[in-house]
Amino acid sequence: MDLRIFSYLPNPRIWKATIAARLCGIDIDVIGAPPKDLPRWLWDFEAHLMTEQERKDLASSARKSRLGFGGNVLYKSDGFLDANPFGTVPTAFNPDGSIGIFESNSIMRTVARLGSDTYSLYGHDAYSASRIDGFLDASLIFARDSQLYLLSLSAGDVQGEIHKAAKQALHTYLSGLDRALSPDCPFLAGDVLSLADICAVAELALFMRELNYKQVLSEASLDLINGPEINERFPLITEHFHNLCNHEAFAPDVLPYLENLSPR
Ligand SMILES: N[C@@H](CCC(=O)N[C@@H](CS)C(=O)NCC(=O)O)C(=O)O
Repeated sequence: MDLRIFSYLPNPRIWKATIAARLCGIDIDVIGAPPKDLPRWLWDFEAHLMTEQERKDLASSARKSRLGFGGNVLYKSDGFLDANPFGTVPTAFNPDGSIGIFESNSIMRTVARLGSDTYSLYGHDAYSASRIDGFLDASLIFARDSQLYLLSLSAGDVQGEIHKAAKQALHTYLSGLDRALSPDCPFLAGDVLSLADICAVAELALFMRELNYKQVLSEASLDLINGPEINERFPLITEHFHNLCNHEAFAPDVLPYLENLSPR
């Protein structure tokens, strides 16, 4: 095992690492459970489902969640917070658990660095690597508005302001990605597949969860942000996304997830 990741599952943010790992020949140990079960887990390098007794004994590790767990109490060990001071999932660890890595983009970078001799995903010099970083930073800006929007949809309390911010964020992100592929660039950061492409596919697939909340949107008199007109407006990134979804390193994660999206 080269890297351990603890997360709720499935989580498109961890595909960034698992897709890179398939390409680079890196062995990742993924531990986790559906989001609703994680309040009964100990968040730790040795993360596991707690027994009732353990839960009582670990009362000092109980902490109120901040984002994505409905305010539930989560059991985060001190070691977990040492590893990830922000207390979020996904969190990754080096093989002996002495180093924690947080933020899904940085977890993905770890895989690329570990496997760089097998497959180069992170540029060939300081300039090309930094250009890839630019795409990852732009993705994180989009991801913040996307996250707040999806959480408000799943809580059934989406409001106009959040919807507007997410729409603007998606348009800004897609117009940059579309421009990067124009007129005929094969990949986002140049001639070869890189972390920029992997990250974009994961974040865009995550946003597609919006489809699960058509009913919530119509009750709030709000439109579907990622509707068919997006494909017409941003044709290059739309095609790139679909091609990559069917790529052998992406398909095992992405296709089952997309197939399970259903208009409710
Ligand atoms: N930008 C972060 C997002 C991670 C994040 O915000 N995770 C939330 C769940 S969606 C979390 O772990 N919340 C824990 C808490 O609320 O205490 C990444 O890409 O890894």
